[in-house]
Amino acid sequence: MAFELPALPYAYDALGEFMSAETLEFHHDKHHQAYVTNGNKLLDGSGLEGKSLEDIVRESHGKNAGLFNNAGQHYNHVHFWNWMKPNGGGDKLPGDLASRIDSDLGGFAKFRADFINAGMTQFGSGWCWLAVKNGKLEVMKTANGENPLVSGATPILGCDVWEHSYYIDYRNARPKYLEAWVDNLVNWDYVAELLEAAS
Ligand code: MN3
Repeated sequence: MAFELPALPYAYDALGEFMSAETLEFHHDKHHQAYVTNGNKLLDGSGLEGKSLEDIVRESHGKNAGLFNNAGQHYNHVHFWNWMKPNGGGDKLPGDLASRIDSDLGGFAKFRADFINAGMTQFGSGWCWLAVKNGKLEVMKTANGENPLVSGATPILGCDVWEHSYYIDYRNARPKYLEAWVDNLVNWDYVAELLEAAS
């Protein structure tokens, strides 16, 4: 199926000081649109045209770098917009998600620190993740357009640490961006929904 740019699920200025309208306009309208446009050009004739987005990501990995980079980033950003919401973040998590973070990751405070650390220590462009692998939650990080799908895991939360995601609002302060993101933006209901689907 051809890739399509989804509309943002909130207004451009809905995330306030934590992610500005200017960042969202560039990030969604220019960067994500470019992954869609270039991905569609590379999908055409690849032999993967009829596949789901997830399968295109998995099956192009290691075989068709151009398609993989754009399809991976399309998948990552489709979810990224939904991983945020106005007045999100914090430590009030839906019940099952909270108990799984307690049992698999040593509690919310440890998860928060490990997730932020994964984003801070991703050298260069990439993502930090909360994913389900073999039935257990794991914190991961990946470079560029990669995501946990390529290591047999299902991502349920991911933060974009490419500079285009934070440089307008936070300049070079990636740790401040990650802290603000977890504490004020995460849509935990969407994370819980993906956890349930992955279980
Ligand atoms: Mn991005």
